[in-house]
Amino acid sequence: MKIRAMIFDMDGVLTSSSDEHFAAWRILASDLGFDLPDELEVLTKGVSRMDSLEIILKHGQMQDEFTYEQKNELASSKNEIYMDMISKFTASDLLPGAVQLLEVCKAGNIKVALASASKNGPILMERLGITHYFDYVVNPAEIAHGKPAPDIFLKAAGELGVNPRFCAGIEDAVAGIRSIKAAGMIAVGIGDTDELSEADIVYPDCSVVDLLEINRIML
Ligand code: B16
Ligand code: MG
Repeated sequence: MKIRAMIFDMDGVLTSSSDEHFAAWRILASDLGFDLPDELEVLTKGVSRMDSLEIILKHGQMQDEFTYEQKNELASSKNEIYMDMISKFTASDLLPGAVQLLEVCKAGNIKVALASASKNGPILMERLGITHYFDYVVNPAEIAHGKPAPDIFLKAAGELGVNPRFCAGIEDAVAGIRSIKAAGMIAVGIGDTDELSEADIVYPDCSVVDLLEINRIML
């Protein structure tokens, strides 16, 4: 096997916390006096908390109405709502095939890292009972440029000590796929083939991810 590391996104790959993220943004927007259309969700997927806030405020034409401190407070309020929503998450909230794929990586001596834009990644991992599978978890607060920049995936590869050529990144968001490609890794998409057309290969969920197939496309 050429593949030596698998670098996972969290939301949309291992668990579906995107529903809760967007529901929390909807509550915040409604408090500010406007509604969020469903189409906005895809634009915030894989995007950091503060960048997502800018997208939300722009939609409500309120992006110039708050100071930096007020924006931090708005982001914190959204996070409190979100944390309350995920407080009841358990292993039953893992997406299909997530644990099996982590097990296959471990059995095949493939290193495993988490490259989630979420500062709540470690909390979610604990609740889902998957912390022990990971050799390294990137702290997104230490990353200068979020997805689609390659920084977060390159940090994971560097800490694992694996050349990016021998890493695969696995993502559900367009911004994440771009980040993986910019890092020089094989991009595995989870979700819709049309939406993730920039990925090297796309699967509907983790239960059908084929490591041998990914290995074959790794030059
Ligand atoms: P937090 P991922 C991303 O998770 C979510 O898709 C995105 O909606 C969210 O804004 C971002 O994490 C930051 O999350 O507010 O918890 O720090 O897909 O990168 O695992
Ligand atoms: Mg994601």
